[in-house]
Amino acid sequence: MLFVLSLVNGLALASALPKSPRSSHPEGVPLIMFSTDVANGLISTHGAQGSSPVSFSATATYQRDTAVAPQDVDDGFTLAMALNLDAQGLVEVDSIIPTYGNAPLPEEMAVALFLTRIMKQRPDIPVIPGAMAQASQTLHGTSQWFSGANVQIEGANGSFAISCRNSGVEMMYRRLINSHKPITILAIGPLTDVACLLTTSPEIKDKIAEIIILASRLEGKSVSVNGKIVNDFNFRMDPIAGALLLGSEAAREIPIRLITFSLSGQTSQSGDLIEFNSSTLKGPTPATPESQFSLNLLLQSSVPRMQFWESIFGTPQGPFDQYTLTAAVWPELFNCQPALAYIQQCPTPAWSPLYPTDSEGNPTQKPYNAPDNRCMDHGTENGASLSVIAAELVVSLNLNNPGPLIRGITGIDGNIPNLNQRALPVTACTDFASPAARQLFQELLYKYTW
Ligand SMILES: [Ca+2]
Repeated sequence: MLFVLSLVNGLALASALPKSPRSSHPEGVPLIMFSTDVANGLISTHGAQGSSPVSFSATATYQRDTAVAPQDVDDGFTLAMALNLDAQGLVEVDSIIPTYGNAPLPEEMAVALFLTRIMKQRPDIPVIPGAMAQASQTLHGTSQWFSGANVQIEGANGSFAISCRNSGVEMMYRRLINSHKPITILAIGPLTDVACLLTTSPEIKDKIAEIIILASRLEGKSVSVNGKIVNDFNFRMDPIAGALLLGSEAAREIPIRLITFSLSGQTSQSGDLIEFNSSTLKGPTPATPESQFSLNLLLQSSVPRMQFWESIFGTPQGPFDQYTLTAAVWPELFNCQPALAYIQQCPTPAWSPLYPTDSEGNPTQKPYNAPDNRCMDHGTENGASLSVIAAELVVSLNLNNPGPLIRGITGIDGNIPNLNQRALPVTACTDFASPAARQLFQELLYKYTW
């Protein structure tokens, strides 16, 4: 409600504000394209889970998606910061491609357009919708033909490549191919659209400066906030697209930087929290009507999310997606190194012949949550919610033993195509470069988030 009222006020204010001209940017400033599940101010289900109005159980019982919550605000913080940096000539925002994720895509489009065109007065920046849903079914077995054969997902004629091109991906392609210089892609939502771009237009690789992805975990490391296990949302939402992205030919030739949770999780922990509220975010000095409008709206619309997060973790939510933007502009703040990325499928889904049952045929475990399975944090002791996480994106700092890209038993553990690739060489950011860099990161976020 708050957001709706503010939106109406914003429309009135917007008509009175002068249009900002596009600033000129020095050479060498990163040119940035966002693939984002921006959802600030939305109270909704996670995208592509709540898009369908109903589902039916085997007994045709009506089931509604009850996972309605104030959705994540870090994409909007990142976009606002990027547009503020753009106005300062420190980055150049090329385009914004919303994708399902934190919320359904249609509502996210409303947020993205409002943020870009009304809050930040940038009608010149294209905002075009990307994916409505995942690459393929993740929590169900691969679709089959009447003959019993699987419908192939991967490859040039696979179901993903022949269906994934949407308006957003088309624009990504056009903006890249026509760009005067290579563009850095910040992937801060599910990986579906970036995977589509790389798999369907591999020739685009020369026009991509780098892909920086907010996802992944270090091998053997638990991922938690204040001691509570969390999931790697951007990867978990579409592990099949993640696999197709990492397994693409183009990915072997494009620099890919992963912001691991070992880095991005630090500033959401009690004792090391970067907190966004009206005492930490002040906006620019001197304030203008535009800056006050933008700051107040970002703060007000984030309150339900912060309260929601605090009710679960005991502290408000720190920054996540903003790490990618900061890494693009100030890479020296972070400790990043060569690494190998791979995908660990979690055993065992309910459709697997290996899914354990008792003598009566009743399941003896939750899907993907088998005891002693190879996914970090999984297992019955860590709660049933992990039963909707089919695979994990893992980073190994040991370069000596590459191993396969897709691990686990293809077709039994998860629904991810084998792809027959080795683990992908990437750059993995795992920590701040120093305590001073940690401090500067915080100062930059506080200065430019409004
Ligand atoms: Ca995001």
